[in-house]
Amino acid sequence: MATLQFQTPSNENNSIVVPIRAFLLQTLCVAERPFRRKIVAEIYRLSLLTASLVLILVVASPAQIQWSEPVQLTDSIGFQDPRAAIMGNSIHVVGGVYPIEFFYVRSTDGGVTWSYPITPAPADTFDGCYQPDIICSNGKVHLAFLAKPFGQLRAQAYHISSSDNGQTWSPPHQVFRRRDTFGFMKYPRIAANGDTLFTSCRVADGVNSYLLSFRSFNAGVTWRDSTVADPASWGMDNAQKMLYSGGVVHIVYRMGILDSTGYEIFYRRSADLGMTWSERDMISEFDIYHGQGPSAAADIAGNLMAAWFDYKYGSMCGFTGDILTRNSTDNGET
Ligand SMILES: [Ca+2]
Repeated sequence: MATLQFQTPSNENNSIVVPIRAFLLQTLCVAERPFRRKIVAEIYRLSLLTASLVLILVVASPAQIQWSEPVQLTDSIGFQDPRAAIMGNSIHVVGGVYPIEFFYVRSTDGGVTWSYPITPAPADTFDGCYQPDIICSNGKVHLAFLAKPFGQLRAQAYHISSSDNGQTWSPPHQVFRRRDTFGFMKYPRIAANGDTLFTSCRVADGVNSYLLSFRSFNAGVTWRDSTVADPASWGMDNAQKMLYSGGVVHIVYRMGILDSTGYEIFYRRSADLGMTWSERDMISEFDIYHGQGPSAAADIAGNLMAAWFDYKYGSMCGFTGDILTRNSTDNGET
């Protein structure tokens, strides 16, 4: 790593600084007063510019990344797809053991100590619950997940919430009830703006495959307005990522291309709170190399970043790949 070398003012022996200073002094002495003021102003402007550049270099230099030691949160077989959400100093983590149950753990001291894992979905209601997603919004913790009620043939999408930072949980609210003829339902994902919640879920009936979206205006108690975010979301073995930022709901997801052997990463956005969705936008490169495992994050300044795993630049053996990213600075418009 390169280190910045700072020039100290007392370094009289520097072979460049001394002649420059002598030249400037000589110029100032012989110059007329208005011209002298201009020279002084120019020197002041250049010194400010130099100081700014040095500051930028210092800020942009690679910093030493400090991570805490790993903490074992659960001890189970097949803990899949862990997801985390932060609210103040509390960290909430979920992950599922398909198709039996998912676990929830939390820390209220920024990750120093952690709770024992629990399954907040009521065990006397469901035969199994899995594929959870979590988000914190407006002082509440929200969970979306799939669960199969006792006596029913298929799993459905549910939501529960906690208003006391994960200590107690609401009864389950049904987000979507699919018909029994539907063959697949996967990965309910959740996003929020205050008490307005959005979920997306992959649903297939054996012939067609949809990426559906739903919304709730009362913190998840009732759900409505099922809309089709994408009418052909083949490639349902990958979770999509749903998020809200700056008045826009975003979904980043993987989909198989019917006339290709590859899976690519796509993006859609809704600027009317999930009622209508933009055209499908492919953000990975269309080729024979698969993109998979997409995720995304955004901030209030309009920065949106998508990340996924891709074999595009992998080795010749085809077993290794890379994590690729793309970002937008106008909240996903371009
Ligand atoms: Ca590709």
